[in-house]
Amino acid sequence: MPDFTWFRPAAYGMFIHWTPAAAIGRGEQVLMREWLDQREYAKQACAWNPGKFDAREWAALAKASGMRYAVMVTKHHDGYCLWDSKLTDYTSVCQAPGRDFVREYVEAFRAEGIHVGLYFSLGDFRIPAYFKGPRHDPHGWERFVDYTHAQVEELLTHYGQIDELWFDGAWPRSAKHWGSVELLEKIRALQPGVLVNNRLDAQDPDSAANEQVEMAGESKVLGDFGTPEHRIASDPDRPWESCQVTTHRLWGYTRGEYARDAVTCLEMLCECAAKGGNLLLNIAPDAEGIIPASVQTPLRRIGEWLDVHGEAIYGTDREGAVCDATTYGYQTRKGNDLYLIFRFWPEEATLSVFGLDADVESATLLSTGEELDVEGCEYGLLLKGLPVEKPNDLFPVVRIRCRKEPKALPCAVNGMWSGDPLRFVPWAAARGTSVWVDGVER
Ligand code: FHN
Repeated sequence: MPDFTWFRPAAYGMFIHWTPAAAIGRGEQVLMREWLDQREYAKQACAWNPGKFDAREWAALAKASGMRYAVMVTKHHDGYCLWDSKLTDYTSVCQAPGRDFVREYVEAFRAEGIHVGLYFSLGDFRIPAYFKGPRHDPHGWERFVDYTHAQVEELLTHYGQIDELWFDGAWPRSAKHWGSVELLEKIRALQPGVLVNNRLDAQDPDSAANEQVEMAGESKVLGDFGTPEHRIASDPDRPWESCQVTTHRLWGYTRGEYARDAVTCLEMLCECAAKGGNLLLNIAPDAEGIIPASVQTPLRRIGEWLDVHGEAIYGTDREGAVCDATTYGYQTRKGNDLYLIFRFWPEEATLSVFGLDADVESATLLSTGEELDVEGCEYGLLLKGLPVEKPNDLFPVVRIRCRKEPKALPCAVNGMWSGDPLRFVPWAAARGTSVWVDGVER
């Protein structure tokens, strides 16, 4: 059975896109994106020899950043293998590095207690049969699929327990073409606990023709977890992880690109947790194997925040928002605990939490441990004793510990612009009914 016990408690993972394309510095897809000469690219890839790569440094950064799992590219669409595959010589062992980067990665990250995942591209830009497909090159396609399945088997056989298997690049072929059901059976037999994502199929199961579809699809039926990309979207049918970049759009090293700041990355993490999902945040080491300082700095800053506020993120268990209150940020939930995550600080000693119906045991400002006074009020709760000055770097968090599950008052069950408008009448009528300031009819 797929082992989800670690998944939500981990909440936050490091996605690592590192391929020979880093030496070109225009992203991981440059071979196809610019139709580079395949022979020239292969020559450059075979010569790529990252002298400063140390997986232990990457693992230490992940640890310091509060990332509790990681997924590293083993083979991207360019076909270059970062492990000791016996099925091709286009590998980091056979070529210039003479190293098994996947082995160094899994060993270093496990040593830090971090769960390890592997990214594997089904598609291979070098192979004409991949583009011809089964209709135009049945024999070539069959050989290519056999090669692909056998490589997955290598990765699940020689590198110990793998916690997550991240397929990509199914486009333009369907699960039928890839033999995805058979592949999944092999995977389950080799590593029953591994979590497999939903990208073994570029086929929209709802489409009539079992033919290629426009986009590299996210299968609605295959895989253990959803993978919304560059977006955050709950998946009602299964666990999910949003994959996002720390730059702008490309996943591999892009020379001169800007890095997103800590607030932007933390907002993504909080939104995922508020919606009950994970964030897989990508880093792109350069050609030498160094993670740019511009990316490390915000990640470490978030790691320091998680050291104090992680309970509001790790293991949150559902859609967090109890009520459509202006909480200045995000609401996350864990059992009967409600966390109010403040994106910006109101600089008030008293704060109304509108619409909350909660039997409160305690309210605590996590960054200081200070207990706050809590009073009921007509339309929710009042939190008193807040520091006027913002108490900590990034987002302050208040934990409201309740004796039973917090709910929304009837007036707040619906958001502002929905539900029965009559529910607003008592509140509006308190001023009166006329257009004059005193509310008295003339
Ligand atoms: O084409 C790839 C891309 O390079 C990157 O690996 C992302 C990561 O989710 N997946 C594909 C685009 O959806």
